This record gives sequence, C-alpha cells and structure tokens, in this order.
Amino acid sequence: PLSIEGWTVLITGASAGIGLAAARRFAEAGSRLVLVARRAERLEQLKEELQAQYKVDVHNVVADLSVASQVERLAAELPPAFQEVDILLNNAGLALGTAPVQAMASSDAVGMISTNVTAVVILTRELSKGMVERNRGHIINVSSIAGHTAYPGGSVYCGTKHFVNGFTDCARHDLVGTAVRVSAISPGAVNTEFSTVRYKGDKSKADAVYAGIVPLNADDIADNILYAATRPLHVQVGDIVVFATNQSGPQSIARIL
Ligand code: 8X3
Repeated sequence: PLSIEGWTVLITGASAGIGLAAARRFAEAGSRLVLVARRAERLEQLKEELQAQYKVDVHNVVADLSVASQVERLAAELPPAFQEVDILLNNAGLALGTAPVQAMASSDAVGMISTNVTAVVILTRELSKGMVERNRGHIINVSSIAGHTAYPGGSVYCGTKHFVNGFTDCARHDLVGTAVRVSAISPGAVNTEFSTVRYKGDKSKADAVYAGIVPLNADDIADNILYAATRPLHVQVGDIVVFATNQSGPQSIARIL
C-alpha cells in the first residue's frame, strides 16, 4: 500500500461517526489532520486524543458546513502549515426527515442541499487547485447507496447523494490528466448519529432502522476510506458500494435476528 505518513488530510464532519473513525485511522497511518465540525468541544477532545496517541499534528476548524460563506472561509483561512491539503474527505452529510416530496419542509431540503451538495462543491473546487499544482491529491466523497438507488421518502436526500456520485464522476473526468484521484464511498446502513438526525431525536424511529440486523459501523466505512486512500498511486478507486450483509438496498433489509 501507499504510505500516507505526513500527508495532510482534511476531514469534514470529524466530530462523530464515519468522520471520527476515519480521523483515527488516518492518524494511525501518520497523516496530519485538519478536522472540521461544528462541535468545538468534541473536536478538541479528539485532537488531544490523536496527538497523544499517534503524535501527529492536528488543526481544528469549527465551522458550520451548511453555511457557504463559512465553507469558503475555512478553505481560505487554513494556517500555512495546513494549507497544502493532500486528501480531502468530504464526509459531512445528513438526511432530514422522510416526508414525501409534496409535503417536505423547505428548511429540511435546504439543510441537506447546503451540506451534502454545496459544501462538497466549494471544498472540492478550493482544495483541488493546490492538489493539481503540487501534483498530489485525492478527493474522497462519502456518498451513499442512496446515491445509486431512489426510495420513497428519500426525495432530497437521495437527490443530494445522486449528485455526489455524479459530481465525483465529473470531477474525475476534469482531473484525468493530473495526479489527483477522485473516489466515492457509498455505504448502506451504518449505525451512527445519522438516523437520530434524520428523525430529529426520535430514538425509537432511529433504532428501528438498525433493528434485527447487524448494521455497518463507522469503523467499517473508515476501513473502506483508508483502502481507497492507500492504493498505489496508479490505482484510482471509483466507488466502493458497501451494504450490511442482511441488506440488499436502502429499504431491502432482512431483519432476521
Ligand atoms: C444512508 C443510507 O439507506 O438510509 O446514506 O439512505 S440510507
């Protein structure tokens, strides 16, 4: 595998779930980290943990990725030692509700589009420039099986993840003459805060998503991310689609346990 020791990795949504699990794995691989999230205290704890355990440099950025101006600012204001981002992990993302298209709240739609779509576009544009100039880089987008399949009640969420997969493929076309690689990871049911956020704190609805199966966990997806990141430089992972074993689609889950 490729050594990414000393590479600078920027991770959005690093305070929990897949982003946090990936931060630990990149630190273990000796990467330097820029961790982005809204929750300052959690980021601070993680930074301390990673610095103590893996002796790597970590820089935290507290930002709300649903606000485009904050996304632009975070890219423009990285401190000199962390400006040369080698790996961009566009991980932050969320679903809000399962209302049908004719009844969904505008605020939910905008919330998903701004974080899942707009922030990904801005960060990719801002950070891919330097990757091209330095002839080194990898953009890894955390998508979803909802980016491959539509399901009822998924409307805008599925739309944003279809966008992520389309955007990933288009960015790969644009960067094809460079050393920059572009990958997507498309997970199925991963047990993180995802469903608690989707159901706005309704724990019984959130738990029901993962009931009766062994769902994927954040570490499983961090493993996919590290796999893509550490392939030899001539290997470009396009998309890793990964389901729980008793799952064959977003809503095709055999709850047999
Ligand atoms: C999350 C997976 O199936 O809930 O991206 O849409 S699903």
